[in-house]
Amino acid sequence: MEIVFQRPKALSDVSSHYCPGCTHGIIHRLVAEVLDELDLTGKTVGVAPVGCAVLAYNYFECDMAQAAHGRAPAVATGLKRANPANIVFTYQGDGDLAAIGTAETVHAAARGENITIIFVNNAIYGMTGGQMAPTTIPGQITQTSPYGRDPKYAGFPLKICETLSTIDGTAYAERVSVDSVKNVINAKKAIKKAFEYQIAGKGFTIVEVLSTCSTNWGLEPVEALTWLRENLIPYYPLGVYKDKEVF
Ligand SMILES: Cc1ncc(C[n+]2csc(CCOP(=O)(O)OP(=O)(O)O)c2C)c(N)n1
Ligand code: SF4
Repeated sequence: MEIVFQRPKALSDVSSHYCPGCTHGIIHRLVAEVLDELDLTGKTVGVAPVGCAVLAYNYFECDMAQAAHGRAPAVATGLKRANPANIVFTYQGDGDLAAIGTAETVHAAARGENITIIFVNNAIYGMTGGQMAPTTIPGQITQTSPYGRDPKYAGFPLKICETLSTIDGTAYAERVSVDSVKNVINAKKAIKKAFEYQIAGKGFTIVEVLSTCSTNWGLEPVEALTWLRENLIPYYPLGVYKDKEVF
């Protein structure tokens, strides 16, 4: 019988700890499919963040390290420079990458480190109970913005792809989403391209993936996908923000 669907070899055969409906699982699968398709597993080192993805080292069948809060790009820099033949990626949430890790991220891009960042933007701190993140959109209710984020007091959200695309060392920056089949397919293409750019030594690559946190958004999984589509995508438009090969 023809096999039409199976677990990617780069994804461990274990149950994950993610909440039902959380799109972290989809994004893990896309990364694993790309590692399989590019035959990278044996030479890849992933860096897990703090946040819900802290246990990512249990889920990928490649070497993994785990970095302190926000420090994944620095750890990835070391792993890549120690052995440039390594294919190195970080997998980071928005609290990890865009709050305490802002400087790490910006300077890894500025140095043009030849690494790939998978940036999961769910507009909230998931693991610690749903506090406001730098990516929480205006009006969004969180544990620490119960009346909705007010930019007058809390400032404006950080737009990471837009920001990093202004940095010369960034080779590729694209924002994608996993709210629909079409967008999942596009997300995989972007992740694959980022790894291909790293293989070609083109420099710093980042794929920002708009993701759900149904638990802390207080929505059923399907409602969370709709909320993402109707609220996050308008604020964080999808698309390629930097591609050194094109513009
Ligand atoms: C220095 C430091 N400050 C705060 C924390 C607590 N902390 C752990 S995970 C986390 C939030 C992570 O959220 P995010 O990166 O958005 O990932 P998610 O859980 O949403 O996937 C925080 C604040 C920590 N571990 N270390
Ligand atoms: S808390 Fe949110 S981000 Fe974390 S696993 Fe649950 S749904 Fe996903």
